[in-house]
Amino acid sequence: MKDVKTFVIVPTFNEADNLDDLVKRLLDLPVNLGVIVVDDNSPDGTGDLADAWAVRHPNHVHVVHRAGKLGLGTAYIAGFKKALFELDADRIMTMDADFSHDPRYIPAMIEMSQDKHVVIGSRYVPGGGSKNCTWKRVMLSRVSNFVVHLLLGLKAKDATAGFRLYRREVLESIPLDEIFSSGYSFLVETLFMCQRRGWQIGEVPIIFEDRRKGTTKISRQEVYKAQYTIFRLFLRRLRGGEPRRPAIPVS
Ligand SMILES: Nc1nc2c(ncn2[C@@H]2O[C@H](COP(=O)(O)OP(=O)(O)O)[C@@H](O)[C@H]2O)c(=O)[nH]1
Ligand SMILES: [Mg+2]
Repeated sequence: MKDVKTFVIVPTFNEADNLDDLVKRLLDLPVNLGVIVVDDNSPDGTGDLADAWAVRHPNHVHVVHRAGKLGLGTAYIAGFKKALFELDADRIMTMDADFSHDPRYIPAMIEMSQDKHVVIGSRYVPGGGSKNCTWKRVMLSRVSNFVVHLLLGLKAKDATAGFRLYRREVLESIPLDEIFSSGYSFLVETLFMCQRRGWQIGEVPIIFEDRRKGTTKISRQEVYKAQYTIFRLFLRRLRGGEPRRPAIPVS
């Protein structure tokens, strides 16, 4: 069997209603990819469902269990480390477990990674959009994007999306242990680091659909933490504390 080189990291906390369908859809895609579920000891048993997949598909499904809900950002980091250092991945993707990020876009994202170092599944490029989202959620996303474009100079149209692909060299260039956001603002922090290091960032249009099953884990506290992250990164930008390199050609 050909080695799996692309891994999709799926962080989960109470996603038992979604996980089986999602893993099935991912493994059925016409591309050879592996799945890394990072579960934070979900009370609803998501971790056990993931283990059952890993037993049936040991080459394609891996599970990282953590002791408790430690945040989305650190879950991604745990997945990155597994993909980079244990599984020797050369494409590392991230997505939600709740079908907001439809697996059908993955082949196009992988295709674009021939020419880009980072690929975002994006709501805000032509052809992209949101469906069934509450106005609160749409506002949160729009305002966050506006603020990070303005204060951090991020150029990607959808800078807060969790549906992404990173080439291996991108994650190797980022000091994963120095990332300070543990929650959702991790997404902004990593993108900031990618852009500053000169990695080329592309966007594939996606229709983002709000979750049908389970509940969102975004809390008011996450929103405050995100504001703090943006403020810290803004200061770092002003001080020039982050390396700023010219665009790197894609090899
Ligand atoms: N492992 C882990 N997963 C998390 C945590 N917080 C959120 N998630 C997962 O991250 C993804 C995004 O969370 P979600 O609630 O869908 O956020 P939203 O789509 O922005 O409302 C989902 O798959 C969640 O189950 C966490 O603290 N730990
Ligand atoms: Mg979601």
